[in-house]
Amino acid sequence: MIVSETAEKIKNMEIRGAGRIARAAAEALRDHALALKTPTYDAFRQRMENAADILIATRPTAVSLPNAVHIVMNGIGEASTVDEARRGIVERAGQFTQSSQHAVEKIAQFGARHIRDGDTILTHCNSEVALGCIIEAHRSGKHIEVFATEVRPRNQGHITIKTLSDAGIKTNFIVDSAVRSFINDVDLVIVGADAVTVNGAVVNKIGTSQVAHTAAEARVNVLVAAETYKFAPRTVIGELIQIEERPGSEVLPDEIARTLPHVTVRNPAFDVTPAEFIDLIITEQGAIPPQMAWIIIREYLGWDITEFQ
Ligand code: RUB
Repeated sequence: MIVSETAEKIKNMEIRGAGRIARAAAEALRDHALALKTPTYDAFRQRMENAADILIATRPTAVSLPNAVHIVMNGIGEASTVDEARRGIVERAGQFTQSSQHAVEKIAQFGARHIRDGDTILTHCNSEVALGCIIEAHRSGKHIEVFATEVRPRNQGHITIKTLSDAGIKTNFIVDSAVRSFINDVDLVIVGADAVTVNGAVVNKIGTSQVAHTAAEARVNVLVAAETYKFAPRTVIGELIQIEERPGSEVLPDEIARTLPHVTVRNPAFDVTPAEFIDLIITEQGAIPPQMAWIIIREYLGWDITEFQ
C-alpha cells in the first residue's frame, strides 16, 4: 500500500489499534522503499524521511507508531547507496512485523496463565493483545466469561464482541457507564495500551482509567497487555504523551451541535491510568510491575539517552 493511502486509513481509523497501526506503518515504509525510483542516495533518504514523517503525523498517541518507524528507518544513515538503503528498510520492516506478531502470540500465552478456570474478565476497547490472552485461556480449556464495554464514541466494543463470539466465548456487552454495576461479578480486568510511560502509567482508550479506578476500589486486579514497542522512550527526557482529541461530530452530530451555541463537545480519544491502578503489564519479555517500565525502555528498545541530547 502506498504511504498516503496507509496514512489516510490510520487517520480515519480504518486501520486502528496500536499494534496494527505500527505494523501497517512498517509495511508502508517497506512498500515505499521498494517503489521509489530515485537515482541518488540523498534523494532516496529524503523521500523516505518524508514518508516516515507523514506516517508519524497521522495519530499522535500510540507510541508504537513512531517506535516502529524509528526501528525501520534506523540505520538508513549508514547506507551509502540506494540499493543498500532499500535493502536495510525492507529487512528491518520484515523483522519488525515478524517480531510484532511473535510478541502478540507470546503475550497471549503469558496473559492466559493469569486467567483461572471459571474467571470472568472485563475488557475495554478493542485490543488485539488483550483479546489474545482471553482467547488463549479459552482455547486451553478454561471456562471463562467476558464483560466487554461498548466504547463510545467509535464503538470498538462491537469489534471485540464479534471476535469473542466467533471464538465461542460467553460475553456480556455493556455500556461504558455500567462498569461499576458489574465490577463485583468480575475477577480480572485485561486491557491493551497505546503507550506506557517511564513511570509506568498506561495510556489507552478513553474510559480505561475509570475502569481501572473502579477495579481498584473493588479489589479486582488490572492487567495491561502491551508489547515492548508500546513503551515510550521520550518520556524519559520529560516528553508527555499527546492525547489525541478527535472531532466532536463523533460524539454529537453536527446538525444537533449547531443548534447548541453554548455547548462545546470534547472528544479525547485516550486517557492515562497511573501505575498505582495497574497490577501487571504483560509484555513478550514477561510480566513486569508497571514501576519497571524504565527497564523495558532501556533493555528492549535499545534506547540511548544521548540520542535526544
Ligand atoms: C485502540 C486502543 C487499544 C490499544 C491497544 O484505540 O485504545 O486498546 O491501541 O490495541 P483506537 P492493540 O481504536 O482509537 O485505535 O492491543 O490492538 O495494539
